[in-house]
Amino acid sequence: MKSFLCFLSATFASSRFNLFASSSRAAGGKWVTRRGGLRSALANEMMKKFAARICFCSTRSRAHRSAPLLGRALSRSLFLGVLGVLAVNSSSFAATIWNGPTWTVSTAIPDNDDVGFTDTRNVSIPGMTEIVSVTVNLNFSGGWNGDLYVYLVHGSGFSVLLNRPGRSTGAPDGSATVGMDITFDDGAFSDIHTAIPMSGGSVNGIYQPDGRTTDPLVVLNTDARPAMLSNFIGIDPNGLWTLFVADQSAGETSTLQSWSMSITAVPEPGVAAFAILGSGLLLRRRSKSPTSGH
Ligand SMILES: [Ca+2]
Repeated sequence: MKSFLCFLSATFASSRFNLFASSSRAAGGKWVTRRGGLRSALANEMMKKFAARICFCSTRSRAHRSAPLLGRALSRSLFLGVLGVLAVNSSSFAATIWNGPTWTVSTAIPDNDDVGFTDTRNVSIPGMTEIVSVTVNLNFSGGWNGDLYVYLVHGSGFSVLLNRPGRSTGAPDGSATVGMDITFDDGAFSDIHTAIPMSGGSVNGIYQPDGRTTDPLVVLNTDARPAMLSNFIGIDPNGLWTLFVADQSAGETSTLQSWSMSITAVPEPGVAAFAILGSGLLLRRRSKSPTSGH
């Protein structure tokens, strides 16, 4: 790079100002030509000195600074490496799993009523500001599971847990099972809407939430599923969470006995990054030798 700079300076000195002189000659008479030549000679001399000065400084800089530069480069690499390792590991050691209480409701859901029933709970997870994952448990007794429409709301997050499970063109009444004790988890193996038995007693186990946002009166098993629990990822877990439950078909009444949530969350990235940067700066300062400073 320094050699290239020397070459560039010398080239500039020997060509640009000669061109200036040449153009002056082409534009005017002898006086102008001589004056241009004088300008050119003077400028060439100045540029040569300038070029020599740059080369001298470059050589001097290279000789005097090569060792400290190597030390600083190693120090910088160590600093960035430490920051990288801390950043990669920070999300894992900072995560908190909050297993909330079981909220007892014991309320019958009005039969075939769009108004439905809502239950709002306050969640407080000190120090945690971003959701990584959410799971929800619902416990119903009685009724007709294929009548149920249930969703969860918090902040800008919205997830449909049940939307007439079992309902399809061939089964417009949905699942005839009675009651459930189900944990909804995006990572589960099966979709509650298609995997639930079509008849029998209470349903238990772990299922993916329904996720379908279609009108419960016409929802089908083939509909898209945009409202999964992953919609809560990145949102602050603290604050109010509202569960909405409605019975969407006449006949049979379900009772919501209880519900609960488990939330995995992490601190605010900015706070974690500040802590990491502070640690990195401290390590960097310690890694500096006494002679490498200015
Ligand atoms: Ca009903």
